[in-house]
Amino acid sequence: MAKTALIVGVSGQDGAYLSRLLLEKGYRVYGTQRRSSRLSAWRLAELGVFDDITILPLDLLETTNIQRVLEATGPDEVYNLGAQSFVALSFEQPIYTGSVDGLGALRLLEALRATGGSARFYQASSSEMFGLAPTAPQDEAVPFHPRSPYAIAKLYAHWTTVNYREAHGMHASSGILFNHESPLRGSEFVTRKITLAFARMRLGRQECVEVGNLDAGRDWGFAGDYVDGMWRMLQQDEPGDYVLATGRVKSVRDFIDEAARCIGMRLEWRGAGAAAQAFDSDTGTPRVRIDPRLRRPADVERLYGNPAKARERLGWEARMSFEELVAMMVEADLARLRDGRVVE
Ligand code: GDR
Repeated sequence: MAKTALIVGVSGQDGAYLSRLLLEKGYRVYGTQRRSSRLSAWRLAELGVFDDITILPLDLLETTNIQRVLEATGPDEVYNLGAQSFVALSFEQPIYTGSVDGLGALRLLEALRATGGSARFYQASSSEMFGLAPTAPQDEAVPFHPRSPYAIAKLYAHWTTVNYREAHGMHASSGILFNHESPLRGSEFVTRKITLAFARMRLGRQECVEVGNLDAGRDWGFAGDYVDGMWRMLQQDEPGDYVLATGRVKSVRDFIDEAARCIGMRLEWRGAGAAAQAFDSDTGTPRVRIDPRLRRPADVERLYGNPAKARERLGWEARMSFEELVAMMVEADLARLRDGRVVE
């Protein structure tokens, strides 16, 4: 019989890719999103899965609502992708972020336990939990040092997942995912902000883009590869914690250079620190500036992961290269702009 999956937070980037993967595998897919937010279906529509999944309202702040959704859907697998996922915003809304991202996972796990606890559970943990990590690359044994209310909330959810596995014997796994991007990324995140800006520049609709910390280094992979890792975790006999990453690190500046290259623009960098600027080397037009307001009260300077455990036990690896990823995102934004589709 077909398995049933419940994806909490289905309207985000990962929810869309995971829906497509599970549908391809023959799952019946239920997805949830907050009732208060407008149904944001463009990602599901772009992947052509909107009509094939059932969307239900669910708020991670509301325990009784969670219980009713679990009873109504009877899932074999639950993927908790529901979160306030923008790190910068968590400094402005720390309590809300803690309640949704941290306690939300506890509410879900507790509701699952009440149903008998037989469904398998995936928690979307984050490389942000490593924060000011003492060693690099980071694997499952590296101690955590979160640097934002977001990361602290995710750490609470991570340990809650571990605890429900150890204390209640639940099949609860935590995927410690490094940054994973795609054309479906929201434009508040730096990668999509950059690809959208350079696509607009290519069409003469934008002159310059402002960013915060140019030197931040991240391990950027393709989200489509990462949802396969989530699914693999839940197919194991034993639950566990797994780092998913590419193992390579690039800076925000590297990402900008690559996006510029994709539209045939060469950048010339001048100045350093807050005064750094990039100019179009053909025309001299300023293309990138620093806006200090985009810097975070505490940032994570550099993270990259060691996915050896996932490779050995799950047979998983990040397949898409950095250059392919940036090109895919720039091309998708160019196509949307040319067709007049606004997707942010
Ligand atoms: P991150 O992603 O915080 O790593 O979390 P984001 O793309 O927001 O930032 C990455 C790095 O770029 C620096 N940066 C900027 N960031 C944004 N958003 N806008 C800018 O203009 C800018 N300039 C520089 C940031 O300071 C940071 O260092 C993402 C989210 O998806 C999380 O939910 C997830 O858990 C982690 O990835 C893994």
